[in-house]
Amino acid sequence: MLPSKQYVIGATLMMVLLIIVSICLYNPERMSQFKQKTGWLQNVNDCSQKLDDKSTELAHCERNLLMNDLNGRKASLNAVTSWLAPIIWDGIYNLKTLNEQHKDTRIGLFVFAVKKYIRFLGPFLETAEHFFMVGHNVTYYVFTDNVNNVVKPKMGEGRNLQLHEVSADKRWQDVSMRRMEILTAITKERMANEIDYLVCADVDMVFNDHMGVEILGDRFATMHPAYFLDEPQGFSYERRPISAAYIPYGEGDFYYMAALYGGKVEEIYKLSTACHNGIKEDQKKNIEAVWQEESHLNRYLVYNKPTKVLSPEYIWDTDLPNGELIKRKRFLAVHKNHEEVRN
Ligand code: 5GW
Ligand code: MN
Repeated sequence: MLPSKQYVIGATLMMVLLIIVSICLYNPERMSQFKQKTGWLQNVNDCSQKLDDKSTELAHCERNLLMNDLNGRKASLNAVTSWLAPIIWDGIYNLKTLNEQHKDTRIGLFVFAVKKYIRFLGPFLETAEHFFMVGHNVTYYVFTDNVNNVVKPKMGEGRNLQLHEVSADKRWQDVSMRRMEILTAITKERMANEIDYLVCADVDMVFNDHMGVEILGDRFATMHPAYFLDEPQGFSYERRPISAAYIPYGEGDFYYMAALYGGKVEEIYKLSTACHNGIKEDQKKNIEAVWQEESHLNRYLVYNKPTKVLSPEYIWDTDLPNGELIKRKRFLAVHKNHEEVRN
């Protein structure tokens, strides 16, 4: 039996309607990039959820597809951790809404620059003026052994610089570990009254793209860009049980880099106290964790999980592979001659 005339007309109308809706839904330019990457629409069922914000959907789809290319799901490329903390990637947040929520938030940026590392401070602060928390209330807390040698950048409204003198340790291992000691003191005494959130950063870095209030949370840390596609058993955690930074195999989620982390002032006080105590315990035993303070930071974050995790967009190094996965390179390592700056 042939289908009835009404049925044919109805089906044709439905098809025309579907075609028009599809054309409207997809921005043709991004769609064609999408098709090129996917070799058509494999995996489309995972991705076709109609979200309000198309770019969010596309960013999510692209990451999913990249994950397939990488032979398996990578926890690091998701937008949420297994304990339901957001992983911050470009496209998952609405900055306008977040800026509104944080319009009265006071933010500190803690940075340590002693000995030869003082040379990194100028570019660090200058680029921070362009990209770090623009439009918000920012205080830089700079610790240096040469206050008189610091060139102050031209600073925007609502932004100020505090210079603090600190003595320089002779051994480089002590320099990097000293940061935890100072953090403990300053989060307890001064910062509690001055700021709401603190961001701690290495100085041998430059801001290269937007870094704003989307990173803020009670406790946040950044995936190390060299390990974000590795399995936890390959992470360079401290594996000797004798160290206070010990993390057994089978534990741990990400390998975090000590070049960018932060949180509420009282949370950073707890974090730095725990790390500093761990460092002191190890010193009593005459041992030192494999990556010094970074090992202790990782140990703390295994058992006190971050409430937000920053993707490698927030620490990148242009020498690393897989840069095509990282759309925005917001905070870049400055290439340095290790021998020269450490002597
Ligand atoms: C010096 C020699 C070896 C290791 C660290 C230092 C050092 C570190 C220093 O002489 N002065 C100094 O201010 N630092 C601070 O510690 C900087 O803020 C620096 O960014 C941070 C961490 O040390 P980095 O950057 O050498 O560590 P990686 O892991 O980025 O190479
Ligand atoms: Mn560094």
